[in-house]
Amino acid sequence: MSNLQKLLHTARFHTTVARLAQLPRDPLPEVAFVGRSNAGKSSAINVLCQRKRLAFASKSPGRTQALNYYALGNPDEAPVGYLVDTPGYGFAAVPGEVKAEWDQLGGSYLRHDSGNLRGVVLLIDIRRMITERDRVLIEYLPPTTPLLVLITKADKLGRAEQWANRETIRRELADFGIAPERARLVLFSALKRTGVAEAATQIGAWILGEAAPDAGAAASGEGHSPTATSNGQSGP
Ligand SMILES: Nc1nc2c(ncn2[C@@H]2O[C@H](COP(=O)(O)OP(=O)(O)OP(=O)(O)O)[C@@H](O)[C@H]2O)c(=O)[nH]1
Ligand SMILES: [Mg+2]
Repeated sequence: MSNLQKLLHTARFHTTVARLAQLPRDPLPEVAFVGRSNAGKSSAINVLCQRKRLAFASKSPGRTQALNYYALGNPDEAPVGYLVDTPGYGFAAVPGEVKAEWDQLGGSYLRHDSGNLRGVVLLIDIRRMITERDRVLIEYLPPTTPLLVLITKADKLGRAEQWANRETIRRELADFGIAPERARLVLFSALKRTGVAEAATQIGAWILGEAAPDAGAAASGEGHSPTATSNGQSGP
Protein backbone atom coordinates (compact mmCIF):
# COMPACT_ATOMS: atom_id res chain seq x y z
CA MET A 1 0.00 0.00 0.00
CA SER A 2 1.37 3.40 -0.99
CA ASN A 3 2.11 6.29 1.34
CA LEU A 4 -0.54 8.30 -0.49
CA GLN A 5 -3.19 5.77 0.53
CA LYS A 6 -1.86 5.54 4.07
CA LEU A 7 -2.18 9.29 4.56
CA LEU A 8 -5.96 8.85 4.74
CA HIS A 9 -5.60 6.31 7.54
CA THR A 10 -4.34 9.13 9.79
CA ALA A 11 -7.70 10.94 9.55
CA ARG A 12 -9.26 12.11 12.79
CA PHE A 13 -12.13 14.43 13.57
CA HIS A 14 -11.06 18.07 13.56
CA THR A 15 -14.07 20.38 13.71
CA THR A 16 -17.69 20.91 12.67
CA VAL A 17 -18.52 24.09 10.79
CA ALA A 18 -22.11 25.33 10.77
CA ARG A 19 -21.35 28.83 9.44
CA LEU A 20 -18.71 29.97 6.97
CA ALA A 21 -17.26 32.31 9.60
CA GLN A 22 -16.12 29.19 11.48
CA LEU A 23 -13.98 27.76 8.66
CA PRO A 24 -10.44 26.85 9.74
CA ARG A 25 -8.13 29.77 9.05
CA ASP A 26 -4.97 27.78 8.42
CA PRO A 27 -4.35 27.63 4.66
CA LEU A 28 -4.08 23.83 4.42
CA PRO A 29 -5.04 21.75 1.39
CA GLU A 30 -8.63 20.48 1.51
CA VAL A 31 -10.53 17.80 -0.39
CA ALA A 32 -14.33 18.05 -0.17
CA PHE A 33 -16.80 15.17 -0.48
CA VAL A 34 -20.01 16.34 -2.14
CA GLY A 35 -23.10 14.71 -3.55
CA ARG A 36 -26.80 14.28 -3.11
CA SER A 37 -28.21 13.00 0.14
CA ASN A 38 -27.70 9.29 0.63
CA ALA A 39 -25.12 9.02 -2.18
CA GLY A 40 -22.67 7.47 0.25
CA LYS A 41 -20.32 10.35 1.19
CA SER A 42 -19.91 9.46 4.85
CA SER A 43 -19.59 5.74 4.08
CA ALA A 44 -16.88 6.51 1.51
CA ILE A 45 -14.92 8.61 4.01
CA ASN A 46 -15.07 5.80 6.55
CA VAL A 47 -13.84 3.14 4.16
CA LEU A 48 -11.15 5.36 2.64
CA CYS A 49 -9.86 6.22 6.10
CA GLN A 50 -10.28 2.66 7.42
CA ARG A 51 -12.35 3.94 10.33
CA LYS A 52 -15.74 2.42 11.01
CA ARG A 53 -17.48 5.47 12.42
CA LEU A 54 -15.35 8.49 11.64
CA ALA A 55 -18.10 10.10 9.59
CA PHE A 56 -21.69 9.28 10.48
CA ALA A 57 -23.42 7.20 7.84
CA SER A 58 -27.15 6.78 8.13
CA LYS A 59 -30.18 5.24 6.53
CA SER A 60 -32.09 8.49 7.00
CA PRO A 61 -30.98 10.94 4.31
CA GLY A 62 -29.84 14.39 5.34
CA ARG A 63 -27.90 13.09 8.30
CA THR A 64 -24.83 15.23 7.67
CA GLN A 65 -26.03 18.83 8.14
CA ALA A 66 -22.80 20.72 8.62
CA LEU A 67 -19.28 20.69 7.19
CA ASN A 68 -17.23 18.13 9.11
CA TYR A 69 -13.45 18.55 8.93
CA TYR A 70 -11.12 15.58 9.37
CA ALA A 71 -7.42 16.30 9.87
CA LEU A 72 -4.72 14.33 8.05
CA GLY A 73 -1.07 13.68 8.91
CA ASN A 74 0.98 12.44 11.84
CA PRO A 75 -1.28 12.92 14.89
CA ASP A 76 1.68 14.21 16.94
CA GLU A 77 2.18 17.08 14.51
CA ALA A 78 0.10 19.86 12.98
CA PRO A 79 -2.27 18.56 10.25
CA VAL A 80 -1.05 18.55 6.64
CA GLY A 81 -4.55 18.85 5.19
CA TYR A 82 -8.25 18.19 5.65
CA LEU A 83 -11.01 16.03 4.28
CA VAL A 84 -14.35 17.83 4.38
CA ASP A 85 -17.68 15.97 4.55
CA THR A 86 -20.45 18.24 3.27
CA PRO A 87 -24.24 18.07 3.71
CA GLY A 88 -26.08 16.13 1.03
CA TYR A 89 -28.46 17.99 -1.26
CA GLY A 90 -31.54 17.29 -3.27
CA PHE A 91 -33.46 14.91 -1.08
CA ALA A 92 -37.16 15.56 -1.61
CA ALA A 93 -38.17 14.81 1.99
CA VAL A 94 -35.82 17.45 3.34
CA PRO A 95 -37.89 20.54 4.19
CA GLY A 96 -37.34 23.70 2.14
CA GLU A 97 -35.69 25.41 5.06
CA VAL A 98 -32.98 22.76 5.25
CA LYS A 99 -32.48 23.00 1.48
CA ALA A 100 -31.97 26.75 1.78
CA GLU A 101 -29.46 26.02 4.52
CA TRP A 102 -27.54 23.78 2.13
CA ASP A 103 -27.33 26.59 -0.38
CA GLN A 104 -26.13 28.83 2.43
CA LEU A 105 -23.50 26.47 3.74
CA GLY A 106 -22.61 23.73 1.25
CA GLY A 107 -23.09 25.98 -1.77
CA SER A 108 -21.28 28.99 -0.40
CA TYR A 109 -18.45 26.82 0.92
CA LEU A 110 -17.81 25.52 -2.60
CA ARG A 111 -18.23 28.95 -4.14
CA HIS A 112 -16.15 30.94 -1.71
CA ASP A 113 -12.93 29.52 -3.14
CA SER A 114 -10.51 29.89 -0.26
CA GLY A 115 -7.70 28.73 -2.51
CA ASN A 116 -7.33 25.65 -0.27
CA LEU A 117 -9.61 23.32 -2.22
CA ARG A 118 -7.31 20.94 -4.14
CA GLY A 119 -9.99 18.64 -5.44
CA VAL A 120 -13.62 17.62 -5.10
CA VAL A 121 -14.85 14.08 -4.66
CA LEU A 122 -18.28 14.01 -6.31
CA LEU A 123 -20.33 10.97 -5.31
CA ILE A 124 -22.96 9.72 -7.72
CA ASP A 125 -25.22 6.79 -6.85
CA ILE A 126 -24.80 4.29 -9.71
CA ARG A 127 -28.57 3.74 -9.90
CA ARG A 128 -29.44 7.45 -10.00
CA MET A 129 -26.85 8.87 -12.40
CA ILE A 130 -26.19 12.61 -12.58
CA THR A 131 -28.91 14.98 -11.46
CA GLU A 132 -29.61 18.65 -12.12
CA ARG A 133 -28.41 19.45 -8.60
CA ASP A 134 -25.08 17.76 -9.34
CA ARG A 135 -24.72 19.95 -12.40
CA VAL A 136 -25.52 23.11 -10.40
CA LEU A 137 -22.94 22.06 -7.83
CA ILE A 138 -20.23 21.60 -10.43
CA GLU A 139 -20.99 25.12 -11.63
CA TYR A 140 -20.36 26.45 -8.12
CA LEU A 141 -16.79 25.21 -8.25
CA PRO A 142 -13.81 27.17 -9.45
CA PRO A 143 -13.58 26.04 -13.11
CA THR A 144 -10.22 24.32 -12.76
CA THR A 145 -10.94 22.33 -9.59
CA PRO A 146 -10.27 18.68 -10.48
CA LEU A 147 -12.99 16.12 -9.80
CA LEU A 148 -12.85 12.54 -8.60
CA VAL A 149 -16.24 11.09 -9.50
CA LEU A 150 -16.98 8.10 -7.31
CA ILE A 151 -19.79 6.07 -8.81
CA THR A 152 -21.07 4.64 -5.55
CA LYS A 153 -22.94 1.50 -4.55
CA ALA A 154 -21.54 -0.28 -7.62
CA ASP A 155 -22.25 -3.54 -5.76
CA LYS A 156 -25.96 -3.00 -6.47
CA LEU A 157 -25.44 -3.77 -10.17
CA GLY A 158 -23.72 -6.45 -12.25
CA ARG A 159 -20.43 -5.73 -14.01
CA ALA A 160 -21.93 -5.00 -17.43
CA GLU A 161 -24.43 -2.51 -16.03
CA GLN A 162 -21.74 -0.88 -13.90
CA TRP A 163 -19.63 -0.14 -16.96
CA ALA A 164 -22.65 0.95 -19.02
CA ASN A 165 -23.70 3.45 -16.32
CA ARG A 166 -20.13 4.65 -15.95
CA GLU A 167 -20.11 5.37 -19.67
CA THR A 168 -23.41 7.30 -19.41
CA ILE A 169 -22.00 9.38 -16.54
CA ARG A 170 -18.85 10.06 -18.54
CA ARG A 171 -20.98 11.29 -21.43
CA GLU A 172 -23.16 13.43 -19.15
CA LEU A 173 -20.09 15.11 -17.66
CA ALA A 174 -18.83 15.84 -21.16
CA ASP A 175 -22.25 17.30 -22.03
CA PHE A 176 -21.90 19.61 -19.01
CA GLY A 177 -18.68 20.87 -20.52
CA ILE A 178 -16.34 19.08 -18.08
CA ALA A 179 -13.09 18.37 -19.88
CA PRO A 180 -12.24 14.64 -19.65
CA GLU A 181 -8.86 15.37 -18.05
CA ARG A 182 -10.59 17.31 -15.27
CA ALA A 183 -12.65 14.37 -14.00
CA ARG A 184 -11.41 10.92 -13.01
CA LEU A 185 -14.21 8.33 -12.84
CA VAL A 186 -14.02 5.40 -10.44
CA LEU A 187 -16.56 2.63 -9.89
CA PHE A 188 -16.82 2.51 -6.11
CA SER A 189 -18.37 0.38 -3.39
CA ALA A 190 -17.88 1.03 0.30
CA LEU A 191 -19.44 -2.38 0.91
CA LYS A 192 -17.08 -4.38 -1.34
CA ARG A 193 -14.18 -1.89 -1.13
CA THR A 194 -14.19 -1.48 -4.90
CA GLY A 195 -12.13 1.47 -6.12
CA VAL A 196 -10.85 2.31 -2.64
CA ALA A 197 -7.13 2.12 -3.47
CA GLU A 198 -7.46 4.26 -6.58
CA ALA A 199 -9.59 6.89 -4.82
CA ALA A 200 -7.35 7.05 -1.74
CA THR A 201 -4.28 7.45 -3.94
CA GLN A 202 -5.82 10.36 -5.86
CA ILE A 203 -7.00 12.13 -2.71
CA GLY A 204 -3.62 11.64 -0.97
CA ALA A 205 -1.89 13.04 -4.05
CA TRP A 206 -4.11 16.13 -4.03
CA ILE A 207 -3.41 16.78 -0.36
CA LEU A 208 0.36 16.32 -0.69
CA GLY A 209 0.58 18.18 -4.01
CA GLU A 210 1.89 15.18 -5.93
CA ALA A 211 0.84 13.77 -9.27
CA ALA A 212 -1.31 10.66 -8.86
CA PRO A 213 -0.24 7.51 -10.66
CA ASP A 214 -2.67 6.45 -13.37
CA ALA A 215 -5.50 4.03 -12.75
CA GLY A 216 -3.56 0.91 -13.71
CA ALA A 217 -0.90 1.53 -11.07
CA ALA A 218 -3.32 2.55 -8.32
CA ALA A 219 -6.22 0.22 -9.01
CA SER A 220 -7.35 -2.24 -6.41
CA GLY A 221 -7.66 -5.02 -8.96
CA GLU A 222 -11.23 -4.05 -9.76
CA GLY A 223 -10.51 -3.29 -13.37
CA HIS A 224 -8.36 -0.86 -15.24
CA SER A 225 -10.40 2.13 -16.31
CA PRO A 226 -9.43 3.09 -19.82
CA THR A 227 -10.44 6.76 -19.70
CA ALA A 228 -9.12 7.67 -16.25
CA THR A 229 -6.40 10.26 -16.23
CA SER A 230 -3.95 11.36 -13.63
CA ASN A 231 -5.04 14.87 -12.89
CA GLY A 232 -2.62 17.65 -12.39
CA GLN A 233 -2.99 19.93 -9.43
CA SER A 234 -5.31 22.89 -9.32
CA GLY A 235 -3.33 24.51 -6.55
CA PRO A 236 -1.73 27.91 -6.65
N1 LIG B 1 -24.94 -1.32 -0.98
C1 LIG B 1 -24.26 -0.24 -0.62
N2 LIG B 1 -24.81 0.65 0.24
C2 LIG B 1 -24.08 1.75 0.57
C3 LIG B 1 -22.78 1.98 0.04
N3 LIG B 1 -22.34 3.17 0.52
C4 LIG B 1 -23.32 3.65 1.33
N4 LIG B 1 -24.37 2.81 1.37
C5 LIG B 1 -25.61 2.99 2.15
O1 LIG B 1 -26.28 4.17 1.71
C6 LIG B 1 -26.87 4.87 2.81
C7 LIG B 1 -26.37 6.30 2.86
O2 LIG B 1 -24.98 6.32 3.10
P1 LIG B 1 -24.25 7.60 3.74
O3 LIG B 1 -22.80 7.31 3.69
O4 LIG B 1 -24.84 7.96 5.05
O5 LIG B 1 -24.65 8.71 2.66
P2 LIG B 1 -24.36 10.30 2.70
O6 LIG B 1 -24.09 10.69 1.29
O7 LIG B 1 -23.30 10.61 3.70
O8 LIG B 1 -25.77 10.86 3.16
P3 LIG B 1 -26.10 12.31 3.80
O9 LIG B 1 -25.15 12.56 4.94
O10 LIG B 1 -27.51 12.15 4.22
O11 LIG B 1 -25.97 13.31 2.70
C8 LIG B 1 -26.51 4.04 4.05
O12 LIG B 1 -27.61 3.20 4.36
C9 LIG B 1 -25.31 3.24 3.61
O13 LIG B 1 -25.16 2.03 4.32
C10 LIG B 1 -22.21 0.99 -0.86
O14 LIG B 1 -21.10 1.09 -1.37
N5 LIG B 1 -23.00 -0.09 -1.15
MG1 LIG C 1 -23.32 11.90 5.34
